[in-house]
Order: sequence, then structure tokens, then C-alpha cells
Amino acid sequence: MSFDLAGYLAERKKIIEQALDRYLPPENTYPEKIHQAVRYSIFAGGKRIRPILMLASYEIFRSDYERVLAFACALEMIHTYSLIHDDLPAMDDDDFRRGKPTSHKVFGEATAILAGDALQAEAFRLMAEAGIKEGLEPERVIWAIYELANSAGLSGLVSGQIMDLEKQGKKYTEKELEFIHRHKTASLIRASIKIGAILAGAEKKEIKALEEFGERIGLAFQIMDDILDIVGGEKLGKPIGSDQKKQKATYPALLGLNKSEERAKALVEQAFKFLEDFEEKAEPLRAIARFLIEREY
Ligand code: GRG
Repeated sequence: MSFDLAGYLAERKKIIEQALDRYLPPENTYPEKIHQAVRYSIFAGGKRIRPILMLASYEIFRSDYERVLAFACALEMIHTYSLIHDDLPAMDDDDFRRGKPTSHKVFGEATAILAGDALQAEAFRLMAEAGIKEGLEPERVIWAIYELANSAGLSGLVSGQIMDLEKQGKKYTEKELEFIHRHKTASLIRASIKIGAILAGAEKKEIKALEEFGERIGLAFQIMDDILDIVGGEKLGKPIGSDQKKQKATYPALLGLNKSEERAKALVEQAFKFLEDFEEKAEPLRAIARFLIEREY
């Protein structure tokens, strides 16, 4: 029987959203404005791919995923913070995200900055708290926290983002483009998969294989994101053509649409090789990887 990805993604999304709702203070908590802004962006309707990948990786080794839901939520918080800040006028200056007006359009710039800051700090608070409450192995918790910090900071998102901004409207090489995509996008996706394996107590060799898988699908994911900015439809939730308008460094701009698509597919094929030892336990990860390059949103 083939794997029911749509059902799996819908069920996982619900579990993650219910957990996010539990972990975040209610909207009427004082001072209401910041809680409203945080919840507005968190519940604006993302795919929840990073937490879903983390849980799928954890479940290769263990079934009690409830113990690590806080870590899955922390990944979504870091991701959402990065989107809020990326949309700010000082960065990409975007009006729509996830089909809704961006945070600064609704709450103003200062509140949007603070909502991003809050989500970033809350992510780390939540992981540390869960480590204590769930009785997880302290060394594994510290390792997982380290991996998330590493993927969000100077070795990850932030360095990808600064180069993305620097190269706007300028010449760039394929090496520079790959640096941007590896840091801006692949680093958090790779970390999501790695953290799942770390928390599940996987062996170093297994963690490494999953990390290699994550790096490749992360890069493929961003190439698809570049492609969708050109050919995407209504489901995308944001206007198409914005990369071209801003003269962003993208794969289609450098290689053309066909070659970009081939590159994304080849990366996913390479990624699959790293899952061979996990046999059918890695079927959800394979199905998600296929979805990432076939998606319309
Ligand atoms: C501000 C430090 C900082 C970093 C920003 C995330 C980011 C880096 C920029 C956003 C723009 C962009 C194209 C980022 C690449 C990552 C990406 C493809 C984000 C969209 O992720 P999805 O498709 O979004 O998972 P949803 O809405 O489904 O969660």
C-alpha cells in the first residue's frame, strides 16, 4: 500500500498546531498586543514542514513523539520569527505572507520586530523547559539546542539572509548562490531532521546520514521555492514574480527553469541514498521529500 502523505501531513499539522496553542500564552495575556502579534503569525497557516520533518526523523527510532513536541514547536517558532523579520521594510519589504497581510502591515514595524524577537527567545526557553519536564537525556537536549542555535545564527539563517540582501541586483556566482540557499533555507531544514534523530538517541552514523539527507532536500526545497516564485499559483499565498522584481539571486535566474528543476530532482535522488539503511521506517521522510519538489505552495 502506498503511503498516504496528504493524510499524514494533515494529521501532523494538527498535532503541531495544537501543541503551539498550548505552549503559547493566550491572546488576552497582558500586554495583549505582543501576544496577538505572535499568535497572528504563528497561526497564519504555514505548512509546518520543519516540525513535521523533525518528528518523522524521531519516529525512525522511537514512537513516543509527544515527549519532543516542544522541540518541534521551537523549530516552527524560529522559522516564523525569520519570516516576520524577512518581510520587514528594512529587509524584503513584503506585504503578504501565508496568504495574509504581513505582521508589520497589521501591527506596525516595532511590534513585528518584537514578535520575531519574542519567538526566537521563546523557542530556546521551550526546549530547555521540555528537557527538564520530559526527563530527556541532558546531553541530547544540549546537543539539540546547540544545533538549532547553530542553524539560526552566524552559521545559518543570518549569514544566508545577509548574503541574500547583499547580492540583490548584483552579479553573483553559482558558489555564492549555493551559499545563500544552504544557509538561508537548508540549514534549518537540516537541523530539523538532525534534532529529531539526536533526541531519539540515534547513533552518530545514523545522525550523519540523516543530516546529509536534510542538507540535500533543504537545498532542493529552496530551488523549488525559487521556481514557484515564477510559476506558482494562488495556493502560494504571496504574489509571484517578487524575486525577479527585486533581482534576487535565484537558481532560475542563473540556470533557467528547466535546469533548476532538474537540479532539485537530482538533489532529492541523491538524498534518498542516505535513507537506505532505515528501510521502510524512513518512508514518511521519502514521501515528504518527494512532496517538496512536487508542491504547488
Ligand atoms: C531574518 C534572520 C532572518 C532570516 C530570514 C526565512 C528567511 C531568512 C527568509 C524568508 C524568505 C525565504 C524565501 C526564505 C527561505 C526559506 C523559505 C523557503 C521559507 C518559506 O518556508 P515555507 O515554504 O513557509 O516552509 P510556510 O509558510 O509554509 O511555513
